Amino acid sequence: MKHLQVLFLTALLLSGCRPAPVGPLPSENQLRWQDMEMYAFIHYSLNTYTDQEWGFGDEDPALFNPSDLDCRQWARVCRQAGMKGIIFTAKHHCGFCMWPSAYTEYSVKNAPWKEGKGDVVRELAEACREEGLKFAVYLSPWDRNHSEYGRPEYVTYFRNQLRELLTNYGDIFEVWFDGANGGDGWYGGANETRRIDGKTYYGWAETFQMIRELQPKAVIWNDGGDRGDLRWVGTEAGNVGETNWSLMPATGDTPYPMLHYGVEDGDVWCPGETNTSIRPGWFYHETENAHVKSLSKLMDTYYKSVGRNSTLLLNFPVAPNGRIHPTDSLRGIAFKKMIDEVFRENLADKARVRHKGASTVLTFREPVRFNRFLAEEDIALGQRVKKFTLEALVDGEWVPLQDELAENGDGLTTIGHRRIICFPAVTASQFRFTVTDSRAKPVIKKLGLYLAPELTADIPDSGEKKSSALHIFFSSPVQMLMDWDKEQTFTTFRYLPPQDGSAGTITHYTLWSSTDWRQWTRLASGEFSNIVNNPIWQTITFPPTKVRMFKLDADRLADGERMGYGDIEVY
Ligand code: FUL
Repeated sequence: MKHLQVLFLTALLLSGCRPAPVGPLPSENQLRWQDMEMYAFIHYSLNTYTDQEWGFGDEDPALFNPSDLDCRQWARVCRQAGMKGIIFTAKHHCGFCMWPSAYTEYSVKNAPWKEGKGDVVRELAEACREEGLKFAVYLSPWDRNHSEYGRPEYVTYFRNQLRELLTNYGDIFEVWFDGANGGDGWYGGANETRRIDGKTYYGWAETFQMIRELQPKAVIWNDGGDRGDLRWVGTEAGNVGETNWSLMPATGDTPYPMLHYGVEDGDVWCPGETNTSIRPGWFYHETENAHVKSLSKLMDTYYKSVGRNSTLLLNFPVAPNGRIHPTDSLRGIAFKKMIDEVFRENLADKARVRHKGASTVLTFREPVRFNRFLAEEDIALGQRVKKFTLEALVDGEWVPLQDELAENGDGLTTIGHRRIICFPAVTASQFRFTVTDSRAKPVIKKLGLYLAPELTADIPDSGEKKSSALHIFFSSPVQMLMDWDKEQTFTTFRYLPPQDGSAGTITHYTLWSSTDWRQWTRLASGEFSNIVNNPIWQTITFPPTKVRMFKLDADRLADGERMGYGDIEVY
């Protein structure tokens, strides 16, 4: 790679001196943060013991008594999974503090774990330091436990907590806030709904100033309103737009397209951070043990985050025993190994490089096979490239290449910190990269071509967040009930038969829906054809229907007397 880099810089120097920066530009903090590329989220709190994603705020601290809490294991797993740091849920929406805050009784100091003398934030901060990882905190602004939530007193409380976290635990690389607010909560026993105006209530400007004073090297997360140093990308599915500008307007609302794609003529540097979980949920649920994301899903996430000018914040939930589950650890480590394998050898290093106008042409002594393209701009000088083309000379003919993961067009838009383009493998004697449109003269500091091993295309069914909130139980051996917790409009029900033999496999079904447990509407009935020989996902669609509960009757089973299932999805 060095070889190519030198060539590029030489070309730049020959074509004039070092180009002048084109603003907006990243700060030193933003550059350092972007270079981290991947870091972990850890979700762990009382929710881990109540099987919830959002605690209500009245959960008993006595539930927090892990048998084997081991922050060193978390840090080791994260390091081996290629993560450069950890962001920890010091306080999630339930309000329970994972450190002994002086400002509340609702914390580890009133839990049986270590007889109330424990401090998970401290243990993790130390473990990170030992493993050479950076450390950061998630502090939920929404607090369903606090009696003053919604009033000015709570904002003071929130800032006091933030001050504790930013002064007592060493260097913090990022402060993560979270924009969620579901309204209802325990709120000190009031048990009511409290709505706040997320833009004005928390007084972010003052809070940001405090962060700058206490942790001048930290970057601040934001999902809109007052700009922080980086932005949420508008989804938790694990992808940012293929067009991804690190620029945003300095003020005003940030609707989804802005968060997802950035803004080409934005006036502040505000790069995207893609956050997603290695499982469907953020917290650990035993029922999701079989749904840890597959290697190909994780690689897809990598290409659609780090490979799209974003960082990747990958969540590892901690299990009730206080450790990351072995399936998640192994998958995380396999993920890092696969990234190393894909980018092991830069085939561009074997090529003769020529610059011709806006094109860079690589010529190989012998045809080489590749399916990944990588480019990096020198973002310290600004983000410039708007559009480019890729072509391979195959059997004497120039073949255009496109991004096979793109959701819009050919996907050959914007580069930024790093852009990776995936396409079906070609064997080519030459390769041509042409910048066809840019905000200013492009400054490309790295180019690469790689041959990635083929992975099974198992992306659609591997751990995407769909029906993780579904509670499933049986009212008879041949009737299954599924409660979604709240009413929602659905059009699709999917059934995965048991994957370990045909016993319990449903061949004929009737599907019902209800919003109150009493009145049931028949949505569909029919046959799952060829399900025994080919036990794959079966999809039932119906007109948009408001549903709170589904009921599935097994009218006929392939084998056995009790219905079974591998998985259920609804959307
Ligand atoms: C969301 C929260 O509501 C989830 O519980 C989780 O913490 C995720 C990272 O952010 O908005």
